[in-house]
Amino acid sequence: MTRTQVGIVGAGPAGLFLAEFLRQAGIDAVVVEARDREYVQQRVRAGVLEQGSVEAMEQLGVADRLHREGLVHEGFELLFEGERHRIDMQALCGRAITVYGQQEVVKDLIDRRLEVGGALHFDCSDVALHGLDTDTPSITYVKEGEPFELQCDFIAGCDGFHGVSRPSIPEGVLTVYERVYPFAWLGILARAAPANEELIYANTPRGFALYSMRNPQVTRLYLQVPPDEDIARWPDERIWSELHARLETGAGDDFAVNEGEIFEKGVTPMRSFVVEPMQYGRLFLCGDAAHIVPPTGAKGLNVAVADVQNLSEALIAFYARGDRAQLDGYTERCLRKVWRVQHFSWFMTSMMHQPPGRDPFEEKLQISQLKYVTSSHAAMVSLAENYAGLPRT
Ligand code: RFL
Ligand code: PHB
Repeated sequence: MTRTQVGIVGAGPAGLFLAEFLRQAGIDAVVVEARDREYVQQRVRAGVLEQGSVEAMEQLGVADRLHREGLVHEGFELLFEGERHRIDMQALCGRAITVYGQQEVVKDLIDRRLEVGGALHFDCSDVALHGLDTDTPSITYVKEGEPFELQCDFIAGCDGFHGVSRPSIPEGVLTVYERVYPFAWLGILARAAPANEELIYANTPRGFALYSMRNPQVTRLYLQVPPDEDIARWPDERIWSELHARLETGAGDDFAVNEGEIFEKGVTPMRSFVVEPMQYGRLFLCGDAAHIVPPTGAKGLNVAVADVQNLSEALIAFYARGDRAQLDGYTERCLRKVWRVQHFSWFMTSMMHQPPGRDPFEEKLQISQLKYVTSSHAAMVSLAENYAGLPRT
């Protein structure tokens, strides 16, 4: 049996950020991860970091590569009715975002953790949580065929939407708020130079498309597809032809999608989900374990970082002064940003996609909304500050 102050389940962004915040405050933690290191580092997901997330990397001293390789974007574009409209975030709200792949963030944090000799166990199976409503919670798991037990003061459930932490809370404690959308995103990475400097979110009669990137050689592109779409129905040629059709508007605009070898392809379902409270006894849920958003607002990773900042501050107050108030108030503190981000992600999703069986009334509303957020100064400021990221408390 091993002992630690904080047992962290999951080595995604939430678990890794938390481990480093705690270590720098002199609090001991052990991270238990189900998958192997290679898998965790290769998992392609988010790409947009709010300034608050960049500052978290800076505070931890792991932002060197991010500053070298990350792309700072001061604006983004909305395309509808064949025209592109730029939202100048920097001018509207004084903030920018940084395009830097989530797996790069994860690599930087894993490198740091291993460099400083912090406990991080990959490939753990049969992970289970015990005694959550006692003062001596524990985590059991199996690694290389051997059983382990980790006794903790607290457990942080950072194991994503499909993890074990949330289901370990007894029935009846959590209230679930949820919405499932009638579409999904087909996402690709292609070896092609980005043809635009900033992201383009497109609402088209053929469905939503998103033009994004990872670096000057790699483009990240998404297409709205039916939910549970079979990826076999999307050979490369069909993907390119659909991207050209949705993103190239002709009429006075020479923007053209650059093609290249597609080296990653996946379908992501779209869901909004929150549980309240985000804690039970000595278990605290962080990131996707407690809430998920559809990716249209680029918020999931950023709100996960905000959660663990709140939790680490609460744990620091507890260990420094025996002050439990922040731990007790963890859920309430997190939910302010969680619900702002939920609303914004739902709003962007509703404004940008074509629901099946297009309702002409809804379509008129969408276009009116798009015209409003690209012409009214007040509406543009609101869009810009939500996209660039509002404070966590
Ligand atoms: P993660 O990243 O899912 O990490 C959870 C970790 O826990 C491990 N795990 C377990 N470990 C031990 N025992 C178990 N029983 C376990 N079960 C699972 C997993 O292997 C994993 O390593 O959750 P975390 O840390 O909360 O981070 C959340 C983010 O990953 C997520 O919100 C974002 O990726 C969402 N997201 C985006 N967020 C943004 O901020 N900006 C974006 O541009 C953005 N784009 C996206 C996205 C998510 C996408 N997909 C695929 C869902 C684009 C896409 C396509
Ligand atoms: C991405 O680059 O993967 C990305 C960008 C913006 C989003 C979602 C994903 O809203």
